[in-house]
Order: sequence, then structure tokens, then C-alpha cells
Amino acid sequence: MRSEDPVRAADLPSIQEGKEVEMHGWVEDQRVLGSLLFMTLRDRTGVAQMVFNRSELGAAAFDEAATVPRQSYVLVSGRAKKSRSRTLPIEVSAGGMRVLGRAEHPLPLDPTGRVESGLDVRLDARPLDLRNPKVAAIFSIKASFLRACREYLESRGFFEVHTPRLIGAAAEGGAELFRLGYFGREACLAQSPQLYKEQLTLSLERVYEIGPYFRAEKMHTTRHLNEFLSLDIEAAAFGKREAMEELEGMLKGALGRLASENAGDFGKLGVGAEVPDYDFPVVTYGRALEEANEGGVAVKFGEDLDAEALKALARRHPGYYFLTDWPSDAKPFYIMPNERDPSLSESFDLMHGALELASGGERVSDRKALEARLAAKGLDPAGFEEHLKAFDWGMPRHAGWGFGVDRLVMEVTGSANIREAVLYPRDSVRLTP
Ligand code: AMO
Repeated sequence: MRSEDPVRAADLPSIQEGKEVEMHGWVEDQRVLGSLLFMTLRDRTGVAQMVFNRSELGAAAFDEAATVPRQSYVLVSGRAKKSRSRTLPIEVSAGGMRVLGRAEHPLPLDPTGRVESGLDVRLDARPLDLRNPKVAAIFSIKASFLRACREYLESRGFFEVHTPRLIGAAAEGGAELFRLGYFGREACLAQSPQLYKEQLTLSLERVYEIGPYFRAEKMHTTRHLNEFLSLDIEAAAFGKREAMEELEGMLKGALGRLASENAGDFGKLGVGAEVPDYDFPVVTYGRALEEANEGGVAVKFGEDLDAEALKALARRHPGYYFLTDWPSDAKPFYIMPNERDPSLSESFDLMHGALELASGGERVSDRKALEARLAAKGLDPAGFEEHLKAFDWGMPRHAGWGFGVDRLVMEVTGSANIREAVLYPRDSVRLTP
């Protein structure tokens, strides 16, 4: 802390009694008891108690402090003083208060959380909603998770990259793209960094990217958004197994760090921090069909696993597990078919119960084979020349994955809706604020 910095609520207990302090924060509560006013001030780190004395302050200043609308942003100056409270051992004996940002009532929601609001009301007033410590805890966990993943990947020799979100053409196929004007031409928003991250393995070897994906699909579920955050990796000399090991290692490491570093946040949310101490089970697609069938859900080979099938699987595998060896037909052109049985692919999804968290696999690294895969998917290889040409420049064998960060945060924070885990979610009806 620099000497001129205002004191944060969490730091107040370690301030010496008698020291002059300044605190910024939002007025959460005011209670007048005779000639004393007890004001609870909140900042992002917690709450602190300010005590105003009418005879010391004068009636006008005292009344202003007693009536300033709750949730206004104020600056209180005073002296640190021991208090009788066990939770707030040091309070501030206030010498004065300035209102820096007045809260105009009625506010759209109560950020203390005492009065609950629906998700739409909360999202419409998101910055105010985030003053609620329970809501802020979700984003504190998200930030810590990303920091832990970054540190893990850096320690494993991965290199952070940023590939373009504005792209000209030839995306990876599959998902619908958002289209927009680009100086008289059409551009799209990238559905993923797939092709770029693959190209980068031919020089940077191991890359990772944390960035948004854009998908123009009108899916109205609690686990889909049109803009979401993904953590992608791609690595030279990796196959499916190495990519899965890296994913399992990163996730276990990051969840372990969350459990110790974010215990307070989990406490606010009232959820336990799950740290998997088991090897993630590997369930092949073929085995998953059997398990779904045994669970009473019939799925034919080649079909996707629908919600019912995934629920049946989740009953057997409530934690983290891999679903591997998907049919080649169900996977994008860049996924490598299995050498022995090309109807299957070198692919995997990471699941948590019935929710898909990540997908990846080994990629086709031979140009001719990739052209054949494009054609087989009904895509014109000529449209992919910008990508294909890199395969003539010494392309290594490579594999990687894309990991849905918002979904993971939704799961570990016990949120029922992915929108809880995204600051300003974008779906087919919401484009504001
Ligand atoms: P995929 O399309 O499976 O893979 O996306 C990767 C992960 O992103 C998450 N996800 C979503 N999260 C929120 N809203 C959505 N609409 C949404 N769609 C997907 C999921 C998913 O597992 N290029 C490949 C990755 C790779 O192979 O490296 C890809 O895009 O958690």
C-alpha cells in the first residue's frame, strides 16, 4: 500500500489504533443510536464500520452522514480505533465525510442481496449487481482460474498468442458465423482460433490463447451464449493422449489452486471447491453408447449424444471424464481419423457430468489428407488455400483443445445458468448493456 492510498476494508484490522485514515466505499447501512451514527461502508474487499459523533462533528455534518442515500460512494476520514466487535476489531472514528457519488433511489436492485432480483433485472444493472459480494465472488474465481491456467501452461512451455477475431473467409465449418461489413467487403467474427492456432505450431510449437468465440446460433439454453470465452491450446508433436494429459493436468492444478486461494469466495457462494483426486475416466464413444443403452436411452452409432443420453452417462460419471473416439463423420474436417478404423476419430470431449467443457483431438497434419477431408465434408479446398499453404512449410504432427471457461466457472460456482458466469452475456435476445 502506498502511504497516500485510502485504506481498504480488508486492511483496516491491521492498522494501528490512532492512525489517521481515509476510506472510500459504498454506504451499506446507517444506524443512529443517540448521538452516535454507525455506518457500514463496503468496498470490494469487505466492510468496515465508521462511527460518527454528533457533538464532535456538528449537527449539519452528522445529519448529512445519517441521511446520505444508501449505496452512495463516500470518502470518510478519521482515526482508526479499537472496537468491541469481534468481526471488525478496528473501526474508524469519523472526522468527516464527503459524498463522491450519490446513489439516486430507487435503485434497480438491492446490491446487498437482502432483496433478491431476477437474473434479467440483475443483468440490466450488471455493474451494480457486482457490488453484491456473492456475485463478485464468481468473477474473482474466474480471474483466479485463468491466472492458474496461464501459469500452468507457461510452466509447460506454452506461448500466449492472440489471433484475429475479424476474419475474411473459410472458417472451420459447422457453426453459423456473424457477418459484418469490412470496407466494402464481408468479414466474419471468428468462431474459434482453430486454423490459426494450428498454423502457429509450425513455428511457435506450443501456443495457447484466451479469447472470445462468436457463434451465430439461436440457442436459448442455460449453457450456450453467442459470445463466450475459450482457452485454447495447440501443440506440435502432440497426439490425442498428450493433449488429454495436458488438459487434465491443467484443470487439476487450477482447481487445486482455486480451493486454497479462493476459499473465501467459495464460502460466500456456499459451495465446496471440488478438487478431483482421481484419474479422469476415459469412456470411448462406443462404450458411451452401451452405457446410454444400459441407462435406457437408445443411441445409434453415428448419432450425437443428446441431453437424455448425456444424463444417463452423468449418472455413471458424475465427475470429470473424457468421451473419446467420436465418429469421424461427427467431427470437423481438421480432426484426424483413426488409422486402424477411419470411421472413428482421434478426438475427445472433456465432460463434467452431463456438461461438455472442452473438445479437442489430434489434427490432420498432411495437406493431401486434409484436402480429402475438406472435400468429404462438402467444403471446397480452394477456399482454404490460405490455411492449406502452411501445410507445405514443414507442418508438425499436432493436437490441441478448446476449453469453455464460462461453462467451467458456472459449474464450480454452482450456478444454474452460464449467464451468471459472464459479465455482460450475449444471447439471441440480449445485446445490452
Ligand atoms: P467446440 O465448438 O466444441 O470446439 O467449442 C469448445 C468448447 O467451448 C464451449 N462452448 C460454448 N460455451 C458457451 N456457449 C456456446 N455456444 C458454446 N459452444 C461451445 C464448450 C466446448 O467444449 N475448434 C474446436 C476446439 C478444438 O478442437 O481445439 C471448437 O471450437 O465448452
